[in-house]
Amino acid sequence: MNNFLKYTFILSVVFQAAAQDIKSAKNVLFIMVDDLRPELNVYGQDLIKSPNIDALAAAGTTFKRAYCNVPVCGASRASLLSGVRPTAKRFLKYYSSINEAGPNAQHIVDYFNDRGYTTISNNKITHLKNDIKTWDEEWHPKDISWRNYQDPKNRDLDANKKPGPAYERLAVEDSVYFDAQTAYKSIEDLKKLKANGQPFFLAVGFVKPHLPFTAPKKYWDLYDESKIRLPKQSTFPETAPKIANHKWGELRAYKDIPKEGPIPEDLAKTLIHAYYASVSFVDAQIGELINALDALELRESTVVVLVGDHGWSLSDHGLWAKHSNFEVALQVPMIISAPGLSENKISNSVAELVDLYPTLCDLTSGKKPPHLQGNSLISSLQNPDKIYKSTALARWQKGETLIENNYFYTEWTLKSNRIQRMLYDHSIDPYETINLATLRRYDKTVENLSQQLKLFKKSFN
Ligand SMILES: [Ca+2]
Repeated sequence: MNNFLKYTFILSVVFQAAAQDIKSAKNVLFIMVDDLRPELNVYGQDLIKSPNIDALAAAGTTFKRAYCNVPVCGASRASLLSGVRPTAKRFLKYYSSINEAGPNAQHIVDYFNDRGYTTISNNKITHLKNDIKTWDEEWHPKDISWRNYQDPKNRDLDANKKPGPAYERLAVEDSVYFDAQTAYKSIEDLKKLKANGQPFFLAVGFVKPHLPFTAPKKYWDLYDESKIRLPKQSTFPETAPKIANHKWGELRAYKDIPKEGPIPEDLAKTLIHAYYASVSFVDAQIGELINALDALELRESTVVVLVGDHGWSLSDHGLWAKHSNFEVALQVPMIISAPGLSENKISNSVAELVDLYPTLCDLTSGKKPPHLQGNSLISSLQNPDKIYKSTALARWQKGETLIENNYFYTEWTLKSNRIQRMLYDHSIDPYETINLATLRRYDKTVENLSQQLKLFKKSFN
């Protein structure tokens, strides 16, 4: 081959590669579900009815040990979308802004914009509206308030800024609530995106099962309340430090909830029933969305991610809501279904929400920005049977939790530099009932974990 032919051959290979890149660029359908703990059939919860999320899991890999990095909406989402971990100085509040990540942390929306993607945010992706200015489109459903009650009595209270009830059970159509409107809007987007042909990052944020638990009656009717059980550990563990406790103000703010003391058992079961109904309601909306993706024949070119933003206590440890360092507040559902990768697999590797951004870089064949602090989960998606990671780090206010294999170790450094500690070994105590940090024979383990926590914190800033 003479030089000219060689040159044109190389050029044509380069052009072909570029053309192929554009053709094979994978879309991303990123589904976030607000306050969804892994209360799902695929996570072994036998009472819950989540057939559509289970079907998604059957088409991908489910991470059984996925954790948020901050158990509160805004901070968790800002960390995930920026790829930056929380510290004592950033991502502390429910209203934390992604800007706290600093100017050098290119967030995931700019990352996809720069690569020619169409980027759309529907409903709750960042906690603060308009926190990310560079979405091609940011859409929110509208009502008198985010609580979106439908009962006229509840709407009156809400309109007058008075507390309404924690749940609502009305025989209404799905379409009256935000999540059904969000699914509908997202399906219309999928149609347009398919016609437009550009790769897309479509982020769909469902707001149930966040409080108030407002789900149409037909989803309540899927459950027999007499079969609902309270968690195995439904009182605060005697050996846990007081600082691990909280007053679950988020739930107490509702008018049907006692302002102090525990929730009576009957009401607790109704609230769990309401949470389940909300999960089944959101599951049905997710089903509509995935069915549309299939009907439009976009599945083979689209990575689908489903995650929650943090866990939730349903009277576990005598607590409700998020805002704690117990596993139920930290664990999230995480399912990733990508063309050509494992189907119907469970990964027992530890995964963190901060890992999602680098994972999406790999899944869409993009270069990873240097600021990312998580690890791509691509190896787990290729070999779900292998453990690639055993450590996670989460923080809630002054409490820092290191998850290391079966150990869940939390320390709080108080003003006087006094340290409070909490340690559970999930291989012997999965419900976190005995604080092993109070036992002398665990002194060495505590010392090692404390050291490891310090080293982990030094690895990023
Ligand atoms: Ca949330």
